Amino acid sequence: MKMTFRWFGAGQDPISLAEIRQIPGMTGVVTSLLDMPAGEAWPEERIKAMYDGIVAHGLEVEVIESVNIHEDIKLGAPGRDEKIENYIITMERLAKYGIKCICYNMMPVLDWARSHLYYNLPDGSNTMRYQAEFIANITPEALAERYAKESDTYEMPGWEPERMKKINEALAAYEGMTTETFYANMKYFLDAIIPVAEKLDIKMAVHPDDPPLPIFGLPKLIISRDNLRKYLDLNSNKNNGLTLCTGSLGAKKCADIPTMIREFGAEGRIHFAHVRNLKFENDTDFYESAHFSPCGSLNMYDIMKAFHDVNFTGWIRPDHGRMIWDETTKKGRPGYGLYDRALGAVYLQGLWEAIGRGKE
Ligand code: DNO
Repeated sequence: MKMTFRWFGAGQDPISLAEIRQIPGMTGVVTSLLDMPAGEAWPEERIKAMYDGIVAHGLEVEVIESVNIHEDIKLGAPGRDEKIENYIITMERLAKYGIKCICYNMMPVLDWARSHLYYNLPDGSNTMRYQAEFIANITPEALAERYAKESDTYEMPGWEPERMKKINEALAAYEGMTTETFYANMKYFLDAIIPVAEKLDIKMAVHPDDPPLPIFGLPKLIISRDNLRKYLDLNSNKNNGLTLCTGSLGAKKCADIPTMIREFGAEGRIHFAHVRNLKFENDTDFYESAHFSPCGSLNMYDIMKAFHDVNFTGWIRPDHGRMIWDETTKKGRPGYGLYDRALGAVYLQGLWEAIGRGKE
C-alpha cells in the first residue's frame, strides 16, 4: 500500500504541503481542482500548475479525488454525451501528468452529509456526527445554511450556496427514477470511459455514498456489498474499481468491512482506500472517532489485516479525523484537520508493519 494524504489544493487548504511531507511514511497527496464545475474539461495548464506545485515539495500526485460526475450523466439526460466527452478529455490530460487513479462518486445531487460538523467530545476535541432524526427533520437548504455557519472559512464540497439555489429542481429530477434506470445510466458512463481508462492505465475508483442511508428521498445505490458487486459487474474490466471507504460503508451497522475487502481486494478491484473509524451511538447515529480501534466501532486491525492478506498495493489515506490540539475551523476543513489524520496515518502504518512482521 502507498500512504497518502488528502490535500484540497493551493488556496483551498490551510494545511501546507511542507507539513504533509513531514508525516512519517507519506508518499504523496490526493487532490483535485475543487473549483472546476462537474461536466467541464479541466484545462491542461491548471493540471500542470497543480502537479508542479506538489512535486516541488517532494510529494507524489497519483490520485485525484474527485473528478465529479455531472448530474446529466447520473440522470441519463440529453446533455450526457458532451459531459462524458469532457470527462474523457480530463482523463487524458491527467494521464499526461502521471495520474494513475481517479476517485469519483455517484451520489445524486449532494456529496456527503452530516448533521454536525463540529460536535464536541468529552476530551475537548470535536468531530463530525450523523444523527438520522436530525437529518430527517431538516430541509437541504437549512442544512446547507448550517454548514455555511459552522464551516465558516471553507465551503463544503457539494453544498455550495450557488448549488443550493437550485436544490429543489435538482431533487425533483430524481423523482420516480427507478433503480434500474440509475444503474443503466451508470453503465452507459462506464462503458464509455473504462476503455479509455484501460488505455491510459488509470484506475477508476467509485466512492460509496456517504452516509449509506436514505437522505432527502434521493436514491442511494453504492451502499453495500451487493450494490458494489452490481456496480463492478456493470463493466467487468478491472479498471472499473472501488474506493473502499471504511467509514462510509461501515455506517451501516451490519456491514462486514473486512469481508468486503477480502472479496473485492482478491479480485484486484479495490484501487484506493479511505480508512477511518466511527463510533455508533445507536443503530443509525454515529460520530467520527480517532482511528485507533478502541476509540471507535470498527476494528482497524481486522481491516488492515484484510488489506494485507489480499496484497493490497493501491493508495490508502487516513480519512476524516477529529479537530484536536486547538485546531479551529481556520486550520482545517470539517473532518480534515492535520493532527488527527497524521496520527491515523502513522497508526495504520504501524498496524501494517506489525501485520507484515507477523508473517515473516
Ligand atoms: C468525504 C469524502 C467524499 C469523497 C467524494 C468522492 O470526506 O470522502 O467527499 O471525496 O465523495 O467523490
